[in-house]
Amino acid sequence: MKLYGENNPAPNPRKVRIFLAEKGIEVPQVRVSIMKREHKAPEFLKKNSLGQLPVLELDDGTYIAESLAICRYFEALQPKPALFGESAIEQALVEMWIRRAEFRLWNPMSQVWINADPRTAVVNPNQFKDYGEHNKKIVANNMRWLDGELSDGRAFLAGSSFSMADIVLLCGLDFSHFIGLDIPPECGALRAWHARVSARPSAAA
Ligand SMILES: N[C@@H](CCC(=O)N[C@@H](CS)C(=O)NCC(=O)O)C(=O)O
Repeated sequence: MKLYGENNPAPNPRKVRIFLAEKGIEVPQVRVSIMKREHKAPEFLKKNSLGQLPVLELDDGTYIAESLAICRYFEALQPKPALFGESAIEQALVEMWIRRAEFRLWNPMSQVWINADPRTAVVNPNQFKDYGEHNKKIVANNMRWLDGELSDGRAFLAGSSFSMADIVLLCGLDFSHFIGLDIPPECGALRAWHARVSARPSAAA
């Protein structure tokens, strides 16, 4: 088994590394340099035709792309600690918060990165700058919404247990910071949650 990924700040490979660290699972890792465009090389496109990271290679030659799919594979192999929830309601809430973190933070954040960040202009010369700028406001508003949600005093995004939803949100917020979108100062609950999950050893992955 091999995990193809990229160093931080690439947020999708990081999700898998944090997940594996929480589970205590070790997988040999291969770095694929995005800067060197190794993820678009013909050899790598045979592993993932979308040319994206992370990708998990199984010993039988199967390739699993999509960070969440890779994590679900390991969850099925090693259910404890459960990071996608245990009971029906826990599983539903983890799924709900994963989707909300993706749709409400990751999607607008990605549009800022693709359309408004000078570092991506080389690979995306047709940036829609106004759209990118507009998404900065959406990110800030949705951070405020997340702050309101976390103001009820729960320890983690989907309830009292750390879960995949926390991993998705953490990686999204840290990448947001990398592209200059910080948590608004007044968002005390979101900041406290961020400090709490960042203090876990897995966050260093
Ligand atoms: N939905 C995919 C997204 C993967 C993705 O966009 N990965 C980034 C690195 S963080 C990448 O490979 N970007 C290069 C590209 O899209 O060309 C997942 O969750 O794994």
